[in-house]
Amino acid sequence: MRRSLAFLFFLVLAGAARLEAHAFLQQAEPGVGSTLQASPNEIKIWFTEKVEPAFSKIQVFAASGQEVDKRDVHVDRADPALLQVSLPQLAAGTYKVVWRVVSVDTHVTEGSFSFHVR
Ligand SMILES: [Cu+2]
Repeated sequence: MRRSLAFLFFLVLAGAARLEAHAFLQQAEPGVGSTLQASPNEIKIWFTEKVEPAFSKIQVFAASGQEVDKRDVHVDRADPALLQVSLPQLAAGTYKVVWRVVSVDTHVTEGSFSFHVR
């Protein structure tokens, strides 16, 4: 048991070192887990690396599972590490943001977070 834990720890360390150049979420707007008083116009995610526009996406889902974003994902013209997607007027509720990006070093990363509209 102790040995396998040590091995797991090693794997995590090795993974962290190798993942250094990947594009991870650095900051998001709306913030991860945030509660908003009004519907946001868009989702913006700043990554730790530049992302490849053709292979990177953000999707936003309502609690029902329905995709609610406007499917117009694009990289910001001035900042190649900023990916965004527009939103219609959202009803009150919890929404899940799912992102999957390919950084310029061709590595794929993905993740998700939620935000709430009051
Ligand atoms: Cu990488």
